[in-house]
Amino acid sequence: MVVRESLRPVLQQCYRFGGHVTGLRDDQGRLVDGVRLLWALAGIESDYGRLAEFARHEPAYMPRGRYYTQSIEQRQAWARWGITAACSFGAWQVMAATAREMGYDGPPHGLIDHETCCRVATALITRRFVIAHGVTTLRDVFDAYNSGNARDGVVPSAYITKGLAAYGLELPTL
Ligand SMILES: [Ca+2]
Repeated sequence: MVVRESLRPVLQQCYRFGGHVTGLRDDQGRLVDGVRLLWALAGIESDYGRLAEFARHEPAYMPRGRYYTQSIEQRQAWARWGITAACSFGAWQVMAATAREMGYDGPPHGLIDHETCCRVATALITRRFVIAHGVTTLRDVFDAYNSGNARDGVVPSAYITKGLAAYGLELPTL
């Protein structure tokens, strides 16, 4: 299956960064394909990039929110970027604050760029979930991607089911 032309830029980034995702297994014990994983995440987060410019705001990152209260960096980001500092953006719907923690120092809306967003999403999976948190399963990646952590007791079952289903779909070629 060849991907539709409009979705090609998103798929290209999946092929570009997918090789960085290693050491994960699916429910059957098979090695996870990073390309397929990034494509599945783009699918459930933004309908494969069709909604990449959609911004979702998270109350926890806004004034009086939990993360806002705890983080001086978030308060500084809010002062500089306003509401966009509390939003997720792009084909992989990455939170501006999460991107900052992964070393991204551009404006929040810069995450609409597919390469930038995919780079940050890949870093989130490999550096935070796999290396820092010790995640080893596909299921736990979907858990952490949605709830921030696979070990926090918050298990977003519907999201995980959607993610596993998206991962199981045929991966298009470029
Ligand atoms: Ca969780």
